[in-house]
Amino acid sequence: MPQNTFTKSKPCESITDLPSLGLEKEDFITDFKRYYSYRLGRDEHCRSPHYAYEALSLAVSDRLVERWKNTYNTYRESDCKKAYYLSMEFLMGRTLSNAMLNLGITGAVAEAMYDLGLEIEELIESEPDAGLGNGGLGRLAACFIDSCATLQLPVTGYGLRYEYGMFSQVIVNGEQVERPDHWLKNGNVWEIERPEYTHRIKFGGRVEQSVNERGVKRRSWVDTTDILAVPYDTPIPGYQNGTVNTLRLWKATATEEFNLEEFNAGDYAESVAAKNTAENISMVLYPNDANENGKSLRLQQQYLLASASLQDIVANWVGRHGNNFTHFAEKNCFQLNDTHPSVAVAELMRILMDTHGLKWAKAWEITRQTMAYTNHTLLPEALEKWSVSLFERLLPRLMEIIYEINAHFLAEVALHWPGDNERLARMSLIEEGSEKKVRMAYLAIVGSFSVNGVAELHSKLLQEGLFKDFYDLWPDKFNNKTNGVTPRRWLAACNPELAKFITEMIGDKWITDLSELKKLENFVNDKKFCKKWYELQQNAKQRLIDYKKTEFDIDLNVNALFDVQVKRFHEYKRQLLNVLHVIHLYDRIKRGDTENWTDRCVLIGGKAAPGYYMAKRIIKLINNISDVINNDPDVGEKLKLVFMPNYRVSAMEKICPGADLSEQISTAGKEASGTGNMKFMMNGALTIGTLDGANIEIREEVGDDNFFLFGLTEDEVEDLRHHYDPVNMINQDEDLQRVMNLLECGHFNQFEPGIFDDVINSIKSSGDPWMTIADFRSFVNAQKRVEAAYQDKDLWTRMSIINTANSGKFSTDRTIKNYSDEIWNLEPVAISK
Ligand code: 26Q
Repeated sequence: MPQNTFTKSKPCESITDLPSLGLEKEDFITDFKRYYSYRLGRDEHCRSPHYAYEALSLAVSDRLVERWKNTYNTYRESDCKKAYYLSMEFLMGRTLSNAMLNLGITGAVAEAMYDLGLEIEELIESEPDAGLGNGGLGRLAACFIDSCATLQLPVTGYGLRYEYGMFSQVIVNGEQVERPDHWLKNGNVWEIERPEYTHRIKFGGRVEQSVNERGVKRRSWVDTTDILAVPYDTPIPGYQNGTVNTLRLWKATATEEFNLEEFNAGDYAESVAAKNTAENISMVLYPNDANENGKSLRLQQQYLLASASLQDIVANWVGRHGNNFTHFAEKNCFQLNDTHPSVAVAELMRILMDTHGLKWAKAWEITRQTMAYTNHTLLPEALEKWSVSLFERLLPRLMEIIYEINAHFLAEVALHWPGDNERLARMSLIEEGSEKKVRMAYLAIVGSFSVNGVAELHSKLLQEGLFKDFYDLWPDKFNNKTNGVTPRRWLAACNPELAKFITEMIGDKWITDLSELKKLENFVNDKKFCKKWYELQQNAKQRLIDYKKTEFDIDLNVNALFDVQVKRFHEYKRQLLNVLHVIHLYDRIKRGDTENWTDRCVLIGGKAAPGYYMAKRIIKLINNISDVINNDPDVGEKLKLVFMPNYRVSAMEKICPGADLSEQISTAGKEASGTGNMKFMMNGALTIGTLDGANIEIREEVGDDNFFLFGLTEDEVEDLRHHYDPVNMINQDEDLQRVMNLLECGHFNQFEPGIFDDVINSIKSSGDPWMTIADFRSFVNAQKRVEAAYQDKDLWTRMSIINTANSGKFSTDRTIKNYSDEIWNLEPVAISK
């Protein structure tokens, strides 16, 4: 008979044995009412949808928690191998509608709310986004854990519970202004705090040699300033399969005795201040999606994640196996989401040696068999490096271990390439120079058994360029895992009308096997099917228009071509190229060159890192041009330019179903993969794009006829660098000349002379790394092909169907299966329902 652990009373029934919760409409009505009245203490006079959202979410959450416990116990009993996804970012967005979809209760809940006189849509909309990420890398982590649960793989996500997520963006006088995103201010019904799994994290102090009772020499990290890492768990449901995995996020808090000491010394204020210093560590997400160098707080965040997660996993291991680590590497695998958590390599060594007494060789063998590293960028300036002096001050024991890893590693290199000192310097984990630095990517490569890029081209360029020396040494470590997106959120949930139609035509297997969408190709010549497809696309556009109308007063024409570019602002992503084309169209209208015109709405959205001057200027430029174009009576319906403020996950859920054209126009060789491109394609948008990142694979899947390709290839970009002359290119192209003249004469400046000079000069510079001018003509020509295709509705519809039909490869179910089969070596674990 099960016994409760905290009572000595007579044998009794387990306190957690419960009948399973119902999934019918009536069950949700009852539970909703109970939470709304008793837990939240609201009545019918409360008008805020927030409390109704909370009451419903609590009811839904109960159903998740039930399955969660079941999954946890099943994994425990099966003693299966597990993987851990370590990421500084999980860009989850909203949870309610996804939870309902995955539990298969969307219909029952909607009816329940209807009976209660509530609008389910309104409740869904009142949930704040969990914006714990910058963009692609963070959203990829969120899609990954959804797919892991759907594939019934025992994978846990580990991250940080930032009090403030990605800033919210408002536009004032055309410029980006950042507002703090206090997403937790109304509480978070989806998380469960688990203080019983708190871990202690050390910072500062020094390392000393000590000898233990048995005379064994030990390194001890002493005189440290400690903080506590408290876990908050969020359930991650698979798609209608009974599996609920865990996302565990760490919050930093002050240690109790630290406070007490201060308090006893009579300094109450100091003790409260100390609490603040500790809690600051998980306070805010860094809003840079490239390296922000050298910030001590960032390194503290990274170590908090690495140390707390590894301590957690090792403590669990020791709880079951004692100090026997013989089979640890067979049962555990850590995937590092970029270098951000890569201090984990040294931290696992520290825990195994200093806490559990393993010898270097054994600890290193385990580390190298359990760590795997994913790279997400080719930009050399974005590679993380930490100054040795900062590292030494903050994490002295870790620095010591990194030096030792480096010594062993360089010995291996020297053996492989005797006498090649240049190579030794190139490959060293420590960069020499005026300031010594730790190269985190090299630490990650050396400490891992697998290194992967996120699209075919990206992985190839890593091997040939950035990591060539390492590829020469260990070719077998390197592999590719092309990114994906979860079709649950990015088609089934965000585009329910289209999803329903697809299911009517080919059944619902596509939701967990996206290659099934290929069957849609059988209908491209079916007139009725095509008509319906076209209508659904138009409906989605109308919904996007209505959504935009509630945000700001602009009326868009549903028959115009919806040309969309939403992503972080970066020069390499070339929002500027898009802008040059918009100015070109405007110029044509003003000159009356509008024969056979295609009406177009250009929608642009995205955030700039707060310190990225050029990106912010480009946002300002777009807003200024938008003002001019949208208010010019000569332009009218022919052209609109709209900047969509505060782009985020929940915005993309509305935007991607309503796009006709997806702009993926980065300089070839610079976008590691892109994942927005996949969301658009899945929802039937066509891509105008360069041969970059996953665009190449998208084009391969849909065929050249169904993709608008333009621009230099990666090789051509590199060749041209030596003799790039954008001014000459401008002089050779009359259209481009007029575009540049409009920019240079201050046509869009609106009483701020010179404000765009830096932007203009950057693209006119022969050193422009992004070569915007070089691709202008080719881009304009591709846009002409877009217009011709768009004017032929039947052709466009056919191309749209073919895009959705061939998006199967870009499901994270496929990506995760590849990770699982080729890196993690996991087996699915069925959960009895
Ligand atoms: C590093 C140090 C200090 C502060 C911030 C950072 C930091 C944070 C986030 C550096 C980079 C990022 C995010 C990078 C990112 O999102 N990369 C994108 O990853 C996607 C998923 O693989 C790819 O599809 C995109 O091509 C890639 O740009």
